[in-house]
Amino acid sequence: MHPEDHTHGPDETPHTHPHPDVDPHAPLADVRDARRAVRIGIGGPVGSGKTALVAALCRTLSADLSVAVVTNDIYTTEDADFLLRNGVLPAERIRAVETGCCPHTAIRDDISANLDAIEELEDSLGPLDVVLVESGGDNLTATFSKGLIDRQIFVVDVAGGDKVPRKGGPGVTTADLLVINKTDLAPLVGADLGVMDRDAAARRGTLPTVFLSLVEDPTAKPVQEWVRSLV
Ligand SMILES: Nc1nc2c(ncn2[C@@H]2O[C@H](COP(=O)(O)OP(=O)(O)O)[C@@H](O)[C@H]2O)c(=O)[nH]1
Ligand SMILES: [Mg+2]
Repeated sequence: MHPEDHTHGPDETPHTHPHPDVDPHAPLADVRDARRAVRIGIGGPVGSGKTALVAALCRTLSADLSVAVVTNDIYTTEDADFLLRNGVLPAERIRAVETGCCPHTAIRDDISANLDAIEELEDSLGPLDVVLVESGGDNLTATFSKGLIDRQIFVVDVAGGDKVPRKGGPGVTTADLLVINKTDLAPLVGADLGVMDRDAAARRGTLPTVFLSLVEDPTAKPVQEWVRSLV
């Protein structure tokens, strides 16, 4: 039986459903089976660097961990194709979900295609340490169902302007890790990283925020360390 399956009531009828009522910041041990891979959702606007971050994490984590990836695109398998072309993981460790709809839906409302993809990976590869689920990019409001992932990373970039953390939205405000990517572009677009840091802290309280440039640090060191702390 799938770990999300339950039996309820006298007739013990099994059914499957996500758990939106789970405390999003509960200790990991409380929200997942210790034998199962840590599932990490990666969301954020189109072009902020989600796929580039997934590629960096695959390269560095797979040196000593068993890693697999599920990508979500609306009409294509572009992100999965990019990861395959760049050889960041063997092909059997990468699955693409074509959502065919608003990307929110497949990661928050009807998560079955993503759950199926993860289950297929686990069935064919055996026990995994980390599964990365990249959302189709949209705006600042995408969040993952806690029935799909254990922890969520939200990726924004400085090229969108230093106003982005101030604008808030559930991704910026509640993600377990906020990544502010493309710091190499800050001087070119006149983005003030100090302002972004201050506004992110004001929105997020004690939740962590890291600055990153995948051009200058292709190992995504601060994100990699955060992921390793969960495994
Ligand atoms: N200058 C710069 N470009 C980046 C950085 N990270 C990603 N990119 C580029 O930004 C573009 C969009 O990245 P991608 O990972 O496809 O974004 P996604 O839509 O969020 O998955 C690509 O051309 C990347 O090479 C970075 O740190 N600095
Ligand atoms: Mg992408």
